[in-house]
Amino acid sequence: MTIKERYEYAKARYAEIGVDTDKALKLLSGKAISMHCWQGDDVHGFEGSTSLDGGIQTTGNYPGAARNPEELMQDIDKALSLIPGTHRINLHACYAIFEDGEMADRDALEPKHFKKWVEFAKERGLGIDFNPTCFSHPMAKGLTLSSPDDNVRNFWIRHCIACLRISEYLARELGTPCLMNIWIPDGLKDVPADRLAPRARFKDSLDQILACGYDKSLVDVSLESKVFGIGFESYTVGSSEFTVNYAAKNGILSLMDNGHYHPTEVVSDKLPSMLLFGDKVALHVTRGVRWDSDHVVLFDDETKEIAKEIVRNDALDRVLVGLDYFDASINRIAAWVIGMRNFQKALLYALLTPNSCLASLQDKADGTRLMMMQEELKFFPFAAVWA
Ligand code: RNT
Ligand code: ZN
Repeated sequence: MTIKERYEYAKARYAEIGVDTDKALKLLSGKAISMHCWQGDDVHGFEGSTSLDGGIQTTGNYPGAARNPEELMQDIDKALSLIPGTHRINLHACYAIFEDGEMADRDALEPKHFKKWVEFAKERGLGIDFNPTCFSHPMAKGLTLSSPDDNVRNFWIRHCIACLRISEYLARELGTPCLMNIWIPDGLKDVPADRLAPRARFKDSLDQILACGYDKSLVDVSLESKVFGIGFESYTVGSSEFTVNYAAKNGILSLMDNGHYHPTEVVSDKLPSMLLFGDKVALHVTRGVRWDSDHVVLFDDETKEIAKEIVRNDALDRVLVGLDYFDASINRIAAWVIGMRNFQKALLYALLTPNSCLASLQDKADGTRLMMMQEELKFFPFAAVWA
């Protein structure tokens, strides 16, 4: 059978349960996913740094990490050529491109340092999302936005404000809003003597950053929580309670990274609650193996559940999806491609589910039929639709 014939068979089979495969494919192709540039070079960036700190880590030494902007862009191109649809790329501030020997510290970054990225994205019809880089820097050896040292704290406040300007520039140039996600590594290895003050300082820093003002039609600001980082096992300033409350009270978005919770907590279950109380929510889709290990996203159960919550709550436009993992043990381009395609597969799987029919079985308390249907669906010709 040809791909087309297999598709026609699958289409008929899904039609029997009220699922329109053409419509599912159309919805899937309209969903852009933000591909994280940092998978291509082990989160090093272009400032000459070869070590990564902030409690995150890449492991492995597979050859071929991108060493400069040209190589990273070539690798992104190769990856995108193997991923269906038109997507977005997610940049960190440490990926600024300096020309003619110029350098600027993080608090002095300007839109012009991202001009090359804008040209790259324009030629390919991509959007860009952005992130302040509050790690892998001499000023980030202890706390950053929560530091008791005003000199340090103000440096990172200036950095985040500079990033707001860059995000506005990216959005304006590319004609698509930019998500600017703030994540800080701040935390403590051992039992704190004061859990409140660092959080109060973080809160004040965020207030100062947002008080600078930014064009909300161009930039969505989000705040990412974390449970712990390597070397910060006892205390995390930007915990889930901190970030969710701050975001809700200040009209910014929460960003949930599914590696950032205790191992039995799942983001799929958190999503509907976030959608009930917020207009939009942002995600970092990753795969934690026993801890926030940032393994490549697979077509696994939790990835499928996350996608189901997006699709069946009619939230394809309200959930901003980005990937966030860094694996240096396999071909890095393949790591991008496998993860991006897997999240797309998960979305398609959700789009091919007779969601309202299953929900009505739940409402009728017909758990038997619901279980039977959910299991039967696993053997529907999903692969033929994907192909
Ligand atoms: C770290 C966070 C954060 C980073 C990237 C590089 O635990 O997940 O999102 O991975 O910003
Ligand atoms: Zn993340």
